[in-house]
Amino acid sequence: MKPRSRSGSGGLLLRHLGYSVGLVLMLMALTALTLHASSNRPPQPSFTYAPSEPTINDVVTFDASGSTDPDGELVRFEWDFDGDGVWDLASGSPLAEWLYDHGGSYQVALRVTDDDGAIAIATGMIEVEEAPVAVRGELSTPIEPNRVLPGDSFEVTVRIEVHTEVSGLGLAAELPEGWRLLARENAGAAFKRSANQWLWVQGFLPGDQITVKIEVVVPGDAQPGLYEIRGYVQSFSPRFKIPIPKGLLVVQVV
Ligand SMILES: [Ca+2]
Ligand SMILES: [Ca+2]
Repeated sequence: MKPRSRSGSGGLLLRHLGYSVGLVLMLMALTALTLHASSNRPPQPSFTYAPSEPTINDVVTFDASGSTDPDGELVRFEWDFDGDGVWDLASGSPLAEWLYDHGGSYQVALRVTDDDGAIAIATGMIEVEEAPVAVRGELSTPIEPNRVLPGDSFEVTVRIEVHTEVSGLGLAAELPEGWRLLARENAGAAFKRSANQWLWVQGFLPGDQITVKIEVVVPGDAQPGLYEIRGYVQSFSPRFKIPIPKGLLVVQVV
């Protein structure tokens, strides 16, 4: 009986000891947790973007994957692309895309949040260039707005506003199949009928305005529906190809 009782009291002692050890370990864990929360190290944001010299309406890709958190991970990326103080995009991904529709110099801010809720901000500048030319177009149809009958013809005016010194400027028009084009005003360009292309041998300076007028003939058997005239302006120097904005030259055959 004695040894059993002794072993019994020894067991009780060990159990007490066990509770104490457990309590101490729990307290240590709590302390560690508290220390961890208060000693969370803040994230370190950084970003790059491409292309490095974007022009208006280029898709600019921003990449914040170089951002780090020394003791955790990043859970949120927020962007102010134009420096107006308003966050334009929030994401769990470090990649973002933005498109600038005005030229200029913008401050970009990136705010990252780590898995403990700490935030940090990095900023950088981006220069967005004006497009070398702006292309506009308008229609003048027998039935307004922008409606024609099969066999009708209508007038298209394309205006090119030059923003930078260019040489080797060209314009091309792309018509729906079977539609014909008659050049009316070529603004000094050589017109290549087989390709519906205009080419200027002279150079242009910022501020120059070029107006090209064409007549488009709708085939007599055209089916009712919406048709679009597309095209682009291009240049050898500087080298670019800028489309006539989509949706600008749409006609409805009724
Ligand atoms: Ca952290
Ligand atoms: Ca903004």
